[in-house]
This record gives sequence, structure tokens and C-alpha cells, in this order.
Amino acid sequence: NQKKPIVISTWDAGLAANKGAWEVLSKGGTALDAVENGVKITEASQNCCVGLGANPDRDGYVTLDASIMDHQFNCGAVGALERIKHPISVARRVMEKTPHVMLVGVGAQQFAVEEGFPLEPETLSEDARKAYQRWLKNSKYEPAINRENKGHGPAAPLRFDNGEWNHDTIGMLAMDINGNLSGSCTTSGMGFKMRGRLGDSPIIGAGLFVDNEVGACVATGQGEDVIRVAGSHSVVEMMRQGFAPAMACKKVIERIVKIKKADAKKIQVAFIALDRNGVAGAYSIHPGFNYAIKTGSREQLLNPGSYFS
Ligand code: SD4
Repeated sequence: NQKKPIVISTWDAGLAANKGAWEVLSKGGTALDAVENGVKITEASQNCCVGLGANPDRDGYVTLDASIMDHQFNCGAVGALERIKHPISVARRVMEKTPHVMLVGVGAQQFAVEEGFPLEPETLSEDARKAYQRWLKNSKYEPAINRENKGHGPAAPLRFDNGEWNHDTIGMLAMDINGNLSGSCTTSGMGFKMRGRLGDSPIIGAGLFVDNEVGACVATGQGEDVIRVAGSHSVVEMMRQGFAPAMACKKVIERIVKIKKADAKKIQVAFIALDRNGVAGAYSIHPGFNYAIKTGSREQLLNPGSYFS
């Protein structure tokens, strides 16, 4: 068993994000504050791929999705939010200040502005503009495996040779000193997606789910295939049935592979999970996925098991 507090997050960008969460957790702060603070680091980084510096949709707009959930089934999400730097914080405001769980598009942006979030310029980051120009030459939308990470750990290049970002999502789960769980997920979605496309990340139960009596799960990868199995919720239900976190993730990955048949070779999905005892686990379809863990005594990138070797 891990000692509380603990934080885990997806991909190698999780190492830096975990530090942000740890600032909160190490001072006895709540898991909810930790998972917001942690992923804000990734959102703010223009050198990454989550947040406004990220790749646009195929019409050239950066549209952001985020969700957050606490230990009492409170949850909030935003979808297709434009020109706001910290979608995770807007998701939290949706949770705390509205009677709703999810706001999307212009309504989400209007709410964010009313809440005092600055409206950022519409311009693409220099890198995203170049990647978009390159993409426009062929204009193909094809899933990429491990676009987020070359599996080289912290030293992995920020971009692939074709100019694509190597991350476009971060998911984080934390348990605080009081044993409460929370989770967050924030993304620009799949690069060059259709305008209006939402992935799994803002959908509670798909991209993220927390049940404090059982555990929590967050997903990354091909969002469409996470949504169709209610991925994160399914992993938590597996844990409820007694499976350890890694095995619970594996069971749902196997379900996706079975559904996708031969197409499973072409997509990546990964889940990370944290149970109510602070035990972490993960599993992915393909190797190359990793996740970052931080406790009082441990700070590491881990390579979990995968369906294909
Ligand atoms: C999505 N699940 O929008 C996200 C993408 C992702 O690392 O996780 N990329 O489908």
C-alpha cells in the first residue's frame, strides 16, 4: 500500500504536473485543490500540448475540454471551450457555482468570462500554426498511437518529426492526507479533430470517474473508444468487484480490444486508477504509455502493462 498522500498522472508531462499537486498535498491540502493545481501547470505550458498552445481542430480553432470530480460525487466539466487558459478551473467553477455538470462552447466561454477568466487572443501558438499548415497539406484524420509520448520518459522529445505535439491530454488522480480522492482531466482533444468534436475527457464516467468508497480512474487515448465502454466508470466498477487497480484497468482495455477487433492495433487507450487504499495501477492497449507517481518517498515514471507487447 502507498502512503497517503499520493498523486498519479498520465504521460511524462505528469512528472511536472505532480509537483504542482504535491505543493497542495504536502501541506495537508485537499485532493481537489491538488488535482486542479497540478494540471494547471500543463495547461499553462506553451511547450506542451494541453491548453491554448495546443493543436487546433481542422478548421484552425483550439478547443479545450476538461473535467473535475471530488470525493462526494461533485463534478464539473467544460467542452469545446475557446480562448480560456485554464479550462480545469472553469470546470471547477461549473461544479461549484452552477446547478449543472457541463457547459460547452459559447456558453462555457460566456460563463468563464463572467467568472473573471481573461479572454485570451485567438491566435495559434507558433508551433501549432506550423503543425496546422503541415497538416493542411494532406488533411487526413487518423488516430495515432502514443502521439503523446515516444516512451522515452522525461527526455522524450516534445514533438514528433512530423511536427505533432507528443501530448494532448493530462489526467490526474490524487488522495489527500484525509484519504479523500479527486480527479481531473484536461485536453485540447485529438489534434485536427472535426469542429465540434468532444472526446471522453469532459464526460464524467468516460474520461474520469471518482467514487471515494472504491477508487478513481482517468483515461487517455482515443476518446471515442473510451466513451463507448464508459471507460473510467467501468474501471471503478471493476475495482468495486474486488479487482486491484491495474487488473481493473486491464479488464476494460480487454473489453475495448474485443470490441475493436483488428482495429485495436490502430488505437491507443490507457487507464490509470487509484483505489481507496492509495494503491495505483494502469494498463494500456499498446506499450509506450507511461504515468507519473508521487508520494512522500517516491517520484517516478512507470511503464504499466499493455495488451500488445
Ligand atoms: C480525446 N482522450 O480527446 C483525449 C485525447 C488524449 O492524449 O487522451 N490524448 O480523445
